[in-house]
Amino acid sequence: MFDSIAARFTTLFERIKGSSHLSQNQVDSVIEEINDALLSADVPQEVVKAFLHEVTPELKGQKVLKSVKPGEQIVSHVYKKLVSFLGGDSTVIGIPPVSSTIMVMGLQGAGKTTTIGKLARLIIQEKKLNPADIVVGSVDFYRPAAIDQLEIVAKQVGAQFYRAQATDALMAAKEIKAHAVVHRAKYLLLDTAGRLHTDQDLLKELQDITSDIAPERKILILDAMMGQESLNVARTFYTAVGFDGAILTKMDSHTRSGAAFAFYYSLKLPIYYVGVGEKAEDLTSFIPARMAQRMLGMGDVQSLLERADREIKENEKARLEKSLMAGRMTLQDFADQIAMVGRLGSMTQLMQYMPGLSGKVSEQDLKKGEIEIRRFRAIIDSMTLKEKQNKINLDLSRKKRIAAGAGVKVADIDILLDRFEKTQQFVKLFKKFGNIPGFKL
Ligand SMILES: Nc1nc2c(ncn2[C@@H]2O[C@H](COP(=O)(O)OP(=O)(O)OP(=O)(O)O)[C@@H](O)[C@H]2O)c(=O)[nH]1
Ligand SMILES: [Mg+2]
Repeated sequence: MFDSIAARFTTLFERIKGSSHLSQNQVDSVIEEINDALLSADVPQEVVKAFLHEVTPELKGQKVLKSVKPGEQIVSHVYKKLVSFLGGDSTVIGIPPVSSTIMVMGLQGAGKTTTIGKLARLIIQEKKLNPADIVVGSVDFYRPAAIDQLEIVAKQVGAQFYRAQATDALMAAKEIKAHAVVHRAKYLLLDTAGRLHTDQDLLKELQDITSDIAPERKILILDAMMGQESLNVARTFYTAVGFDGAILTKMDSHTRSGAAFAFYYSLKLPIYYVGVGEKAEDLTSFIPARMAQRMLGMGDVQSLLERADREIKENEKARLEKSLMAGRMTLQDFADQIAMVGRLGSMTQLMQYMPGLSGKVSEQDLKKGEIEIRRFRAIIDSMTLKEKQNKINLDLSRKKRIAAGAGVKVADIDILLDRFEKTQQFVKLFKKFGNIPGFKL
C-alpha cells in the first residue's frame, strides 16, 4: 500500500544507515528527501511542514553516540515522529461496550455500507455474539437501492437487518432504534446517506439524528484514496455533526498515507480500523507503529500473523500439524495448505507485509504465482477422494480426466505432482529433524 513512499525511504536509509559520520549537508538532504517523500504520499503540506518543524532539530542536534550509527539514529527519530503523527501508541478501543449504537457517516462511496458489514462481522467474532444480536438498519433514502445493499451486506455476515417503515431519515432512525431496544439487540449499527460533497441538507439530517437517538459511537468513514482532501471533509463533519473517531477505507488500493496523517493531525481523534478490501473480513486495526514501519519499508509481520490466527481455523491447523508430524501428507493436505494461504489474502496483499519485499517482487511474478495456485486448486478439486488421499496412482487416463475437469493441460498436473513430491520430501525431513528453525505452519 505504501510502495512509493516505502521504496523512497528504503533507498534513503540504505544509503545512510551504515555511515559512521553524516555531514550537515547530508542531514539537509535527508530532510529534503523526507519532505518530498511525504508530499508524494499526499500528506497535506501543512502536516509535512509541522512534521519537519518537529523532526529537524532532532536530526540536526543529534549527539554522536558511540554505539549507534548516525544513519540509524536518523531512522529511529523519523520512525518515532511518524508514529506520533499517526496517533502515538495509546490503545484504541475499537468496539464500544455492549448495548451501544454505532452510527457511521461520510461522503458518498466512502464505504459506509461495506464497513457496517465488516464491523458487524468483527463484533460477532470479537465479542462472541450470536449474529442475530446485532441489528443493522439504514436511513439512506438519498440513493435508490442503498437500503437493499445494506440488507445484502447484513445477510452475508448473518446480522439482523431491519427495514424501517418510515421514509424520512429522522423518523426511520427513531424506528430502527426502537426496534433494536425492543429486541434487546446487543449492538445497533446505523447506516446513513452520503453525498458527493458535504452539503448542508446532509449535515442537518445527521445533526437531527444524532441529537435524537444519541449514538454511543459516531464514526466518520473516510476514503483513504482521497488523500489530503480528507482534511477538509473530516473538519466539516466534525464541526457540523461531531464524531468519536474514523475508519479509513480502501487502504488496499494504491492509497497513499495522506489521509491518515491529515485525520490525526487535524482532529487528534483515533482511527479505529482500516478497510483493506471489499470483503467482510477486510478490516484490520489501525496501529500507528505498524503503519510507520510499513512506510519505512520495514514490513508488517505482526498484522500478517494476526490475520493468520483469525483466518486459519484451529482444527484445520492442528490436523495439518499432525500429518506433518507423522511425516505423511496427502494431496488433500496440500490443497488445504494452499487454501489456507488463499484465505490470508492475495499474494499481492501478502507481499505488503513482508519486510523489505514490498515493491521488490514484480506484479507479474505475483500474478503468475496466483494463477499457479488457482490452477493447483482446480486440479485437486477435480480429483476423486481416493486420488486426493494418494490411494491411487495417477496414470495417464486419470490425468487426462482430471485435466479436462480442471480445464488445464496434463503437463500442469505433472508440475503439481512434482511440487507435491518436493513438499513431501520436506515433510519427511521435518519428521526426521523435528522442528526446523524458522519453519512454522
Ligand atoms: N478496495 C476497497 N474497496 C472498498 C473498501 N470499502 C469499500 N469499498 C468499495 O467502495 C465502494 C463503495 O462502498 P459503499 O459501502 O457502497 O459506500 P457508501 O459510503 O455506503 O456509499 P453511499 O451509500 O453511496 O453513500 C464499493 O464498491 C465497495 O466495495 C475497502 O476497504 N477497499
Ligand atoms: Mg451506503
